Order: sequence, then structure tokens, then C-alpha cells
Amino acid sequence: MMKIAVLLLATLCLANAQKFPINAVALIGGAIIDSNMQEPVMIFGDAKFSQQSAQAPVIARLNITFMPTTNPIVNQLRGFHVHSFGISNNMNEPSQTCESAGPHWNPTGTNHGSVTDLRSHLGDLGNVQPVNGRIVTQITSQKLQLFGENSIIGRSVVLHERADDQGLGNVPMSLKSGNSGSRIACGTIGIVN
Ligand SMILES: [Cu+2]
Repeated sequence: MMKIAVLLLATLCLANAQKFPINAVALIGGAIIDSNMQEPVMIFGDAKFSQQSAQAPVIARLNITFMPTTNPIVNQLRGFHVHSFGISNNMNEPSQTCESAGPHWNPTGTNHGSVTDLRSHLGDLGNVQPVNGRIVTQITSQKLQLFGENSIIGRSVVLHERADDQGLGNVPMSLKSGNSGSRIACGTIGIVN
């Protein structure tokens, strides 16, 4: 009993040592090629993360633009996740840069799922929908943390080619990545003053 009380106190002290709110941001960049129109579509924007207290969820606010906004391939549902590592530039194969993010952020070793499913990857954030060439949306995650050993600071966000089936696709890729296709844009999550 005494041990538990001491442990609890130590945990509370550690939590109190962390200043809140914690804010973070990922600058997002990427591109897709429209093979029909022979046109590159540029993708740029950011994802802002905030956490108000140790118990509070992490809110992600996305503001991502596709250019040209009018290209017909732009406005489709797309998977969006936190992946394990920061982005490093691949000068030889720029199209492979987002591969440096590694797999979904999954320190608990579960199957892939939805953002609201408590037993899914911590980094699973579901799908986002571009409207008129822009993604402006807010995602709430009860699983992400901006502090402690499971902090996502220094990891990355990845936007995918197509929709995330959230583990329900009945193909092997479904339980690993939601079968959401290639990585079209990404960015490293950094702390904000
Ligand atoms: Cu992903």
C-alpha cells in the first residue's frame, strides 16, 4: 500500500514537472503526380498539436493545401497517421523521402485501427477529406502524448494516397497500415515555444 502511495506521488510529481499546455507543429510537404493530366500536384501546410494537461487528449489541427486545387485527383479521402521517426531528406529519391518516417507509431504493439479505437496504434488518426483542394480539420486523440516516454515530439505525420480502411479491409495490409497506399506528404513534429 505504502509502495503504491509513493509510486503515485512520484508519478504526480513527474507529471507536475511538465509545463502545460504543450504545443507542437509539423511542417508538411509533398507531391502527387496525376498520371492522366501529366501534372504534378504540390502539397504543403502544417499540423499543429496541443495538449492542455497530462490527462487531456491531444488535439491536431490540420491546414494542408493541394496546388493546383482544381486537379480532379485531389479531393479524395486520405489516411493520416503519426509515424515512428523524423523525416530525413532523400536527395537521390525525393519521392521516397516520407519512407524515412518508418512504420506507424505503435509502442504498444497492437494492430492498426481507428483513432477512437483504444486498442489501435497510438499514431492512428483515421482519414482526412480535402475540400476544394484544402484539408482544414481537427482530430482529437485520446492516445497520443506530447510528453513522457511515448511523446510524439521528433516523430512525424504522414498523409497517404488513399483512404485508410481502419483495420477493417480484410487484407494483410489493413491491420498494418490501413492499406492507405503511398506516402504523398509528411513532416517532422517539433516542439513550439
Ligand atoms: Cu501512415
